[in-house]
Amino acid sequence: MTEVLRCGRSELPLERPLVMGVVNVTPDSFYDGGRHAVAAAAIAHARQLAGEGADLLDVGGESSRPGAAPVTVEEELARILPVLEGIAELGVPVSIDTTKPEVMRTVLARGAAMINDITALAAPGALELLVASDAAVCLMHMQGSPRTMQADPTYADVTAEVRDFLGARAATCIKAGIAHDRIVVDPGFGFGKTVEHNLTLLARLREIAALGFPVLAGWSRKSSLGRITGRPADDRLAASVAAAMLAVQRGAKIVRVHDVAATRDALAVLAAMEGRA
Ligand code: 9MG
Repeated sequence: MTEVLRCGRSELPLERPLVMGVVNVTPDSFYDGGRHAVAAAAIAHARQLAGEGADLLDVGGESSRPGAAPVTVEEELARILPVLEGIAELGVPVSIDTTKPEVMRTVLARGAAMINDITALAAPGALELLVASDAAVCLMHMQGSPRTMQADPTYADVTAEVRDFLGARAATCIKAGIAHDRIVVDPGFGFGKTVEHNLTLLARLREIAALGFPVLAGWSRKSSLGRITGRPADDRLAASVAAAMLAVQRGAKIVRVHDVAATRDALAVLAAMEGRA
């Protein structure tokens, strides 16, 4: 298993779980007060998450929620670039959540440390861009596309199918020239999965971790937690922290969360207990 994650100029040790803070730069995520106001709010939010101890910041300019409107390359870059520039001074490695090679090319040239691609570098040219860079890549599993993925997700064995997909994509990356210690895999909780699929994947996360790559788990505020608890997205902090903890206990090395401080506290309790049983 990789001991460090190499991402651009940074090397992140993996002996404790890393917390990736979510920074959405989509008008509906903050308020539609114009592009400048949205960027300013995202930068302030990123600063807060860095202050709470985020190890990585994941900046996204296009929502992947079911039914979200697609955005053009120009619009996505117009949203992301001021934020990428505005948070460089924080000294926290920045991941960019995108599926578009044109966006990847621009942000990699401007210092992005990781590409978080919910399509696992499916777009033509994406793989080659990562090979030519020194950034890390997060390869995520999704059945279908964000518009259709929750229509009727079906698997014979969800864990085996997700594991085999991620293993094959990671092997393609390595064959193309991306070093093992720049690759992260992610089962894609909520992306073309029912609540039952998500819970099965969580329970059997060690089988994904057995691929030998750091596993990223993203449960934060997701609708499965709403289905389990009956609570709206704004009221899923406790459920999100619980899911992050369960994922770490089953081998996740990175948790992608909206609530960095609470997640770090919970992980500190886990770390304090470990080794005492
Ligand atoms: C962008 N995005 C939303 N949820 C995510 C998840 O669970 N994993 C990754 N890698 N990205 C996500």
